[in-house]
Order: sequence, then C-alpha cells, then structure tokens
Amino acid sequence: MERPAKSRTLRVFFALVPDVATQALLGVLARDVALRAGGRPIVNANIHLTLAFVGEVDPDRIDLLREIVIALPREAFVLTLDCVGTFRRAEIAWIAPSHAPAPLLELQSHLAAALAKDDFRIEERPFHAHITLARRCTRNIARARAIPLEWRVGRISLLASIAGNGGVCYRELAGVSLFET
Ligand code: 2AM
Repeated sequence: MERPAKSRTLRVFFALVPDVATQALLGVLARDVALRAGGRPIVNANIHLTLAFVGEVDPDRIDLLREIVIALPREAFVLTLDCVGTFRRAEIAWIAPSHAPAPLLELQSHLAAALAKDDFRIEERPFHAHITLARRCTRNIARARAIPLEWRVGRISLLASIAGNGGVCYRELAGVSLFET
C-alpha cells in the first residue's frame, strides 16, 4: 500500500517584530556593530526579538501555536534597548535592554507555560532578551551602554524561518497587535 507523503516540518518561533522605522534604526546599528565585530549584519526586515524558539513542528500542530498567540496577554509596553555586546560562543552581536520590563517577562513566562502545556519543548535556559544584530562575528566587542532606543512593542508574532538562496527570511503565520483595545 502506498504511504502518504510525509508532510514537511516548519521551523518556527515566537518573536516581537519591531515596526519598520524601528527596524531601520536598528539596521543602521547592526551595520556599525557588524563592522566592529567582524560579522554579517542582519537585514532590517529580519530584525526581531525571540520570545521562544520552538524549532521543527509538523504542519498539523501549527494551529495549536496560532491559538497560543491569540490567547497571550496583550499589554503594549516600551522596551528601552540600551546595551550592546557579543555572545562569543554563538558568534553574534546583540542589543538588549539592561532592564527587562515586567510585561516582557510576564509575556515570555506565559508563553513558555502555554507551550509546555501543549507539549512543545523549548529551551530550559533562562530567558535573556536580546535582538541579534550581526552573525558570524569574529571579534568580541566589550559589553557597553548604547544610546537608548525606545521601542514601543506593538505586535507578537509566530514566525516560520524559511531558508532560501538569498539567506533566511521569516513568514508570519499568526500575530496579534498590542495596540488594539
Ligand atoms: P539568536 O538570534 O540569538 O540566534 C530564529 O532562528 C530565532 O530563534 C533567532 O532569533 C535565534 O536566536 C532564536 N533561537 C533560539 N534558539 C535557537 C536554536 N536552538 N536554534 C536556532 N535559533 C534559535
């Protein structure tokens, strides 16, 4: 008997994606940091903050993840990005908030709990909120204060990572606005 073709998995994660203007500001910084760290800057459209990396998921489980996004708390908040540095082992340069605000931490822990409840396995390492600005960095840059960038966080997205010839791009599978009442 012929077996049905195995459906292809999707590589997915939950993220906060800045508005285009904030991505453009971060993109300028990414190019500067990449030069200093000897790495490759992230293109503006790919700039995001990961809340939870889920990894490879069967397409028939994606609706469960969509439901999780929809049920998340929807409190808009401001994230002050004011610290840059590198993660040596991951070879990335990043920008991060020196203080993670309560709504961000609540959102991330809510998400982690919802994923665990539905048997999605995510990293058990503590959450370190950061935005990757450059990859394949060959030099470390000292952790330092950056000119603070105030990001009004307005959207939570479930993204699929799509690998192509021109590099990776992200497709939103579901998202909720934090600005709607
Ligand atoms: P990073 O930027 O710190 O590398 C998509 O790959 C997003 O998921 C990236 O923001 C990446 O974080 C994050 N991520 C977290 N854990 C990952 C893993 N095990 N493999 C790939 N990406 C991971």
